[in-house]
Amino acid sequence: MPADFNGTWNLVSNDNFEGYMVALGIDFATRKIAKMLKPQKVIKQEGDSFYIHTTSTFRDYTLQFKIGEEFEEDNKGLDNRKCKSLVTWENDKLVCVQTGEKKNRGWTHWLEGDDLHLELRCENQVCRQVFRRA
Ligand code: YOG
Repeated sequence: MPADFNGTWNLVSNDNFEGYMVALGIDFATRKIAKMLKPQKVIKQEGDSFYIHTTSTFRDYTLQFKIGEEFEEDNKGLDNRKCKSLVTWENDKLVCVQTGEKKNRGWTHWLEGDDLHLELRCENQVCRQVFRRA
């Protein structure tokens, strides 16, 4: 049985989001707004199919994928760079590799107790986010 990420999750901590956004080339004004946000994630997981909706008062982002199937990701409203993304299980961690212009881009989700963790990577920057069940 893989980990169960189903649910609604609220951001409670966000370490080095600034460094991650700089690595993605997000402009100063957008970063100032983005770092104030407390995004919520709604995750729907059914077998190998995932739907992850990240919402905020500023912008929303929706991602749908199947484990082990590479897909084109447009990052619309984020850095708007297209990449090829592949999500796989590594034990109970959900690992996404985002291949494109930016080196070492990707993210990892895992559960710790009742918290949802997300590590966001781009180039030499790592952002660590923690979400709690809403
Ligand atoms: O999550 O890809 O759960 O997609 C990363 C923001 C901020 C917009 C958020 C909007 C990167 C301005 C998505 C924040 C910074 C700043 C709420 C992270 C880019 C632009 C949408 C992500 C995965 C894993 C699913």
